[in-house]
Amino acid sequence: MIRPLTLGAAISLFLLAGRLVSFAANQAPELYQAVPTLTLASGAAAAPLTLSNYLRDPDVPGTAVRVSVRLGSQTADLYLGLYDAAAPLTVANFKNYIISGAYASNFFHRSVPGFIIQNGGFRFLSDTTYGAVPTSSAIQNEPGISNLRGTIAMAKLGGDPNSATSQWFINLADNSADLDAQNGGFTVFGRVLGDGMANIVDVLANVTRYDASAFNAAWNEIPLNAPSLARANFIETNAALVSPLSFQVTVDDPTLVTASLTEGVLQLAGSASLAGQTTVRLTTTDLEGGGLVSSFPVTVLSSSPRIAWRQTYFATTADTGTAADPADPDSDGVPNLLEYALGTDPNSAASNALPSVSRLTTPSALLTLTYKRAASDLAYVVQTTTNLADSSSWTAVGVDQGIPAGDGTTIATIPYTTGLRFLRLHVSITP
Ligand SMILES: [Ca+2]
Ligand SMILES: [Ca+2]
Repeated sequence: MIRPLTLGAAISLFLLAGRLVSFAANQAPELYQAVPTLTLASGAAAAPLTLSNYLRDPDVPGTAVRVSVRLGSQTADLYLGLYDAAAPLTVANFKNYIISGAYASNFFHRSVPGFIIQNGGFRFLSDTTYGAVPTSSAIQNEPGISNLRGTIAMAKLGGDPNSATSQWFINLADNSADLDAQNGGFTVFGRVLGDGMANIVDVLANVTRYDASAFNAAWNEIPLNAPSLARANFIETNAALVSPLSFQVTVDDPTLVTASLTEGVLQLAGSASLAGQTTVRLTTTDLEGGGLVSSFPVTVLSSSPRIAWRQTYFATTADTGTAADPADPDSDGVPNLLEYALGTDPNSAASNALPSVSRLTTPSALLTLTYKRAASDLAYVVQTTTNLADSSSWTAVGVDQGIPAGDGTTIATIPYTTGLRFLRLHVSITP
């Protein structure tokens, strides 16, 4: 089906006088919002972090596209940043052609040096057959951004502003005077990123053009690497949606925190047996090799039984609100720390088993305080005083603290004499 092109001479090149407008050189990725301070329970995973919520490429506020270009045996990746906010319908339309596969094995079929180079109209179906890119409905025109050098815009039918379908072009020069108003204005919906114009597009625009209109009416200015319509001679392209940023992660202490990355989502998990703080380091790279290294601390909490208890009853490891040690969510007068010490349910007053006092008949000079040592990481001391008004008068002098039974039940014995005497069980957090 493909025939050699028999026309002898290439069309002579003509350059439009045009002011060259270049965009700023590549800008490196930036951290635009601080990563939250992360505190992990021992053995627990942090909520996944979507890194695009914190890092961005200032050059690519919207969708990023990679156009892989083949010219002869050379290949190169051209990157485009789309203007999703300014031209939403056009960007959605362009993305749909990529997602459907319609922009696979396309080629530049029209080249006008100093003006534009055009694509999106035709594709190879095999090495020897080609066809028109299957088009969806024409889209509403969205003009507004100027057709400057390096921008990309949609091609249209003459005299119909709302006729763009699949064909798009790259502005090789400042075409604003010609294209911003003509036919309702040509919709700019993105631009070539970084050095792509100088390094790739300008090279393509210098490829010799031929008049192959005898073969296809639209190919009267087609750039070919050699004067024959063999597939190898076309400037072939494949477009794909890409993430504007890629990431790598390392952790200073990987025994404390493990990190994994899946499509821009960072997952961190704390060690089940260690506690402490370490630093997570992220290397962010943009499409053109610009990089940023950022770091943030991650704390892994102790795996103490008390913290595990708090997690069990309150689904948090934080010592705040109803989970705080002094809090009393079941309003039974027993604060959480003592509930933990006694092995009772802090959310249910009915289950509490408070210490009990009795006076021994033999020997009659002793009281007992019976309670349960339910926690292995608390210190328990039974104390007495005869003067409740003096908080410094509590003492354990003379008290036999007792030995816990297998279930933690403990009987302390306290000397008893006539007169008032107060008892208390004092529990404290051991270091
Ligand atoms: Ca960049
Ligand atoms: Ca309570």
